Amino acid sequence: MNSDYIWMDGELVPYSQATVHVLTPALHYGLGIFEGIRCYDTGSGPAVFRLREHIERLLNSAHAFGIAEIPYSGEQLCEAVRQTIHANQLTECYVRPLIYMADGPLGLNIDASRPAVSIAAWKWGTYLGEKGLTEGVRLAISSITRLHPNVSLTKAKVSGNYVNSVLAKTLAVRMGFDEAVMLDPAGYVAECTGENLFLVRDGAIYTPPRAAILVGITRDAVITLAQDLNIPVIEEQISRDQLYIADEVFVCGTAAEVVPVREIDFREIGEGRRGPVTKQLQALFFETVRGKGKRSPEWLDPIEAPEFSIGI
Ligand code: PPE
Repeated sequence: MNSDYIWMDGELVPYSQATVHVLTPALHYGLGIFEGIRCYDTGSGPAVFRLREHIERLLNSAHAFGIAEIPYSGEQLCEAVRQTIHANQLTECYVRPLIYMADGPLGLNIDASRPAVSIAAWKWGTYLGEKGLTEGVRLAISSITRLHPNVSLTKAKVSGNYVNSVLAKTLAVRMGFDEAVMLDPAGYVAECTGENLFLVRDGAIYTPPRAAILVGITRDAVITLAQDLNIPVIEEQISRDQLYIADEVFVCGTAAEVVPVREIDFREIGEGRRGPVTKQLQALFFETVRGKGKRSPEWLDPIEAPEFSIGI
């Protein structure tokens, strides 16, 4: 996660000085909202994947969370992301904007504290392991239920929501799996702890409806790419056994990208390896994010190539 600079409230601060006080309200109550964005090397310079959609979701998360006023516009935040990548001379990286409640008294009313904004960027390799991308990962269905829509906000990337994900992820990894599938409060498949989930059955792809999930930007990209390939996409409730008997299952997210699933709860999925539909969508996804797809111009936001200086 190392980098040279972190953008904090309008200034690029050296990494070691990008700190907050221990009494920051966000730290005590999870009062933050964040985004995860990737920037890819396209061969003709770095480009940020769906930057505007990510910043729009960040502002929507803030609005849903009830933060009265964000001191920056969407365009200013987009520019700040570009600046942060540029200042760190990064070509491929992960970008983490965070709006967190700072500088106020401790207490449970967000109106009492000030929203501060930070943006960090660093090189982040494969999230679910290099081998997972080709061979597939192993999932366990979690005993931890995904947040009920009246318990927290399912559409907003609220920092505190991630305790729910952390409980499920840690349990799954301690049990020897790569990731957890979380069921919604009604018992249907919702999503993974940091990815959305799809299954393939008889040539069509299925994914859970939006109500109880974080509506992923990668999920939207995968749906669009599948439709471009004339693969039918159906959003409907999915039960755990529909996963077990699917031809293929895959997960997707900004950090994870598109990852095949080879096993769930000790049951092989399909042939127990990356299936053909997953392989095709994964290839199209990577082509697109690296500037070689039909959708690339629409989804990529080029940033000025960093000037590499040698020997500082
Ligand atoms: N569901 C959850 C719960 C989730 O956290 C993510 C992203 C997604 C779905 C996919 O959304 P999108 O990135 O827009 O396609 N998870 C982020 C955080 C990962 C982390 O460990 O931190 C991410 O991938 O950036």
